[in-house]
Amino acid sequence: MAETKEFKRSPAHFTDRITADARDGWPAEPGRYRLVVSRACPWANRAVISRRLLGLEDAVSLAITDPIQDEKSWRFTLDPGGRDPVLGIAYLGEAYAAREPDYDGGISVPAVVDAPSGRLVTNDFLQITLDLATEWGPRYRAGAPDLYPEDRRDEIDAVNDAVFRDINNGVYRAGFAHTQERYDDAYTRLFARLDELEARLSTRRYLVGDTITEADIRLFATLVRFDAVYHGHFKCNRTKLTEMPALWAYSRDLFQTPGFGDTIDFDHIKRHYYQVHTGINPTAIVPKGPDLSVWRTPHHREDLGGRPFGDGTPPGPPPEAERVPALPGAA
Ligand SMILES: N[C@@H](CCC(=O)N[C@@H](CS)C(=O)NCC(=O)O)C(=O)O
Repeated sequence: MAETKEFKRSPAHFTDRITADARDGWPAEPGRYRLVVSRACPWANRAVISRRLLGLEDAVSLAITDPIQDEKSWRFTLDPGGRDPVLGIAYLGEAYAAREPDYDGGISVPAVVDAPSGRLVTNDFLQITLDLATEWGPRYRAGAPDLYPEDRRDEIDAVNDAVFRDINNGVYRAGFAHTQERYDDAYTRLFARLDELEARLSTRRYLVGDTITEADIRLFATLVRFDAVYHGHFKCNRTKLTEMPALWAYSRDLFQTPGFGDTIDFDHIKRHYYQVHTGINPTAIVPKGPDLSVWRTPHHREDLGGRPFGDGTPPGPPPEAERVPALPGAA
């Protein structure tokens, strides 16, 4: 019965990996792959941040979809002629069809497409960032951080599991719940986990160790959308992000770190959620608030120490073609 259906995130169908040893037939070869994202999507946002932090912009090119899907899903209407200039396609679904003509499942971002053949390689959002972080050795920029350090992987994986269940996916479980009970459960677990992280982050700058890791990227992608979307649209409204002091300062710290805030397009984020999910927002009206200029206010997280990039350095500015609009009120 539709009324009682639990929100279920479908597993990625295409799980080939792009690796240094080409174990699945896809070598980590620069200039070959196109990372297709929506700036709205938190799962895609992770990959965009990782690519920036690691300096893989030249190695893996970026395609940005219209934040509003139509009945044929993600489309390249932001590009001249409505086609991705590298792949020559109007819809991401064409790359899925090139890979598997009979595929009739969902078309999701992030997706990595093999540009020469036009075939989708993977839409496995959990693996895409891990492989970006570990399989592109010679292609990382000088000063790139180790986002998935070997000696911290167990801890990162454990944090990521809890954050995925209760926060990254938890906000969707709350927002798309069809029963009061399921909403209540998602809401309770979400805020219990946020309270736990609020305590954890009040004495340490980052989630694991004293540097930025994969765990921070995953949490940030949800927190940055919290007040603009999840608080109202998904009814995650016990507390705003701005009312959780450590989490709010942590989020601002990351936002102001090169590679994070410069991937965020709040206009794409808001229009996507409020206009696409007409089941929960039938008028498709996009709220004017909240005030986004607060993202630029000082965070004072340096006082906790930490070495954002470990022995490395921050990335330079994004390529011109990938710049996001400045926050409202920015000079
Ligand atoms: N591939 C995963 C995660 C990525 C994901 O959910 N992306 C969203 C955008 S935030 C999407 O593309 N949804 C469209 C769809 O799955 O049809 C999934 O299908 O659940």
